[in-house]
Amino acid sequence: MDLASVSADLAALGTRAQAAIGAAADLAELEAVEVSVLGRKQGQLTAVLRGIGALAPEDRPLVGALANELREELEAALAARRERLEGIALEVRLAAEQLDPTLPGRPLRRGSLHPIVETAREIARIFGQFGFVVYESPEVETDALNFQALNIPADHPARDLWDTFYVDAPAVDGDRLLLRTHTSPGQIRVMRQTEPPIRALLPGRCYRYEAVDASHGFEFFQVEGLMVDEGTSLAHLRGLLDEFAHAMFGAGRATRFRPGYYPFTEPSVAFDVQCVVCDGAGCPACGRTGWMVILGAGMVHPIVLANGGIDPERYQGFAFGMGVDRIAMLRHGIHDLRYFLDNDLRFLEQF
Ligand code: 2NL
Repeated sequence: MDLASVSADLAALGTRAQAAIGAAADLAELEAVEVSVLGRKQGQLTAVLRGIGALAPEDRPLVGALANELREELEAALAARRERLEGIALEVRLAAEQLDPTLPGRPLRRGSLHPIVETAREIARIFGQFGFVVYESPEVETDALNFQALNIPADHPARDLWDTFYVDAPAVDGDRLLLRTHTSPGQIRVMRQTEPPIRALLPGRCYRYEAVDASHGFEFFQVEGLMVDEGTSLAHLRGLLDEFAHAMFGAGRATRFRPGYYPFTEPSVAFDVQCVVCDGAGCPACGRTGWMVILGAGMVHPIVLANGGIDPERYQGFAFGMGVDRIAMLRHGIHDLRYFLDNDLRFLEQF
């Protein structure tokens, strides 16, 4: 073994290795070339360097330097080839995964408003034309606002009109928390926070402890209106409700006022429209009377105005309340209120 033959071996190895690197057709082949030339145990360069011990001591550093140079050259060649092969692989993949941007997309399933929400919005739109502004207020209320402010004292028999869900939380100053039985406590909040003239509309979910059947639920959606101003009268209420009934159920539809009772209005009325099913002829839907109650209303009781911080000597007000569930049933010919809360898409998709 002499310097010349080891140098020649290194040069020949370099030529072979460069040729093999250039010929590697993919990354796996390139990896195999790398292992066979530069591999620590079986690599050909390692094999050549093993012969170094047989050389004259003064020749050894020279051969070592040559070997390192060759290693660096080959590493650079490997890296360049690897980059080229990776580029080719990417091109091949992109060509195979071609995307056609002209294909129509998959259609999205379109949602729709719940019939109660849609009806509540229609009601708000109609009253909005008369200057009524929508307010919202909490579903968990105090006994004071839900009942006492509305002229319904504790232990008064009128309480029996509202079977109430009480909230299992400690009372504050003897004031129990409950689920509102109507949106009226929100009207008290509006009266306390604003000044007349007031035209407020309060939509929202209310709760009553009821046995559930086709026409009763333990929750319902109410829209309540309140108007407070100087000289407000029952005639204004009647005119407004007529306009509402005609916009909602048709221009020709007859309406009527009947006496009613609520502790928070005096006088109180029930407002009927000619049956929307039989046009007044009498049918099972209207109990063969030809009329359907759509809402309750009345002149705000002076005590309730005063509880709202309003001077009943100067101002008068009217209020009305309706069950949106019921109006939506009439509009769409739905005969069981339970459909509204079942979340059955076969029902909901029809709106
Ligand atoms: C119904 C009837 C009604 C009211 C609600 C009201 C509110 C205040 C003062 C006076 Cl702050 N009245 N609201 C009046 C009469 C009837 O609702 O059957 N609702 C489902």
